Amino acid sequence: MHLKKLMTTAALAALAIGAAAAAQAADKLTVGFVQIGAESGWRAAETKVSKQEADKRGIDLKISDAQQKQENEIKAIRSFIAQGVDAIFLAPVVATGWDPVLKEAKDAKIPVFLLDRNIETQDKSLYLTAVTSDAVLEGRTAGQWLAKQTNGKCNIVELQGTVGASVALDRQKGFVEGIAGHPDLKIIRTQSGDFTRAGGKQVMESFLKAENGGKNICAVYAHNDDMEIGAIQAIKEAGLKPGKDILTISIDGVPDIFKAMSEGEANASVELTPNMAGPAFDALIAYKKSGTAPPKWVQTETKLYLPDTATAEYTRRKDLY
Ligand code: GZL
Repeated sequence: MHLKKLMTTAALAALAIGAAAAAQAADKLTVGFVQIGAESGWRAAETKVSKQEADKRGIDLKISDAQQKQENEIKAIRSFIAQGVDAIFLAPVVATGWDPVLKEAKDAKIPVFLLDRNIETQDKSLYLTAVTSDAVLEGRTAGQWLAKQTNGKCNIVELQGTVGASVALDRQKGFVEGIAGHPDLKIIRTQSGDFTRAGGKQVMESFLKAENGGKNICAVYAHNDDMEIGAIQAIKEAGLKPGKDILTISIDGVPDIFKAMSEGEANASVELTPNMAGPAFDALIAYKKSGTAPPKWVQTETKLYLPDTATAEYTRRKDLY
């Protein structure tokens, strides 16, 4: 009898532990992050920081890499829906074409959080919130800096981000606003470098060839630092001095642009935080706990950096990327 009693007690204890573990697991949120890829240093940092932020909060984060293709992102969303994740984070590579698949997530009662880029939709209920910067402000800040730096006279070439990406459209719009009112500030050439270093270098090489070896170009505005870093390489290979013969202004604030600034090869960068996941996780936790819906837009900061703080900023950031 004694042994039987002992066995029953042990079995009951095991059951209780199992149930507690199951309950614990049930509390552990699982998030599917549909990431664009690793096209830039900033994007790689966003992925790295999202893992750190998930670990801090005990969240199980699953990340898919779409290699910058929308069809792969759509496939990943469907896969996360099938896995029954608690939430989907989506960095939408382009702004259009999301309604059908986000409707499937909505029907499955899985909240969607947009990270670092936006979508164009008539139905805002298809996502809970967007954690992004104000990309128009980023472009405007860049344009206003250049207008001041050149006393309103400069032939500018522009390296656009991915065609159709909300941030590319907005950074172009903002920059035009920033240089408005200065008839001698002219964008003489503009083309997409797809947010990559290689793309920026290739397009800048064609601009240099087309513009008298670069003698007609006063500045290059790039929608991200990685394309600017590629352009800096092309300018040097053309025998010109980036940061002096051709001014540079770009966006992200990655360590290598601060390195270029400290070496006199770049002039300014508008910072974009890679920590978009942290605020999204906090909004998700609050939503799950108390049903509190976050605001439709959680805006991250925008700040212009110049060479005077470049060395310190490079030191501060190099381990984060
Ligand atoms: C901006 C983000 C952009 C970065 C690029 O929010 O979507 O995508 O500026 C990245 O570096 O490719």
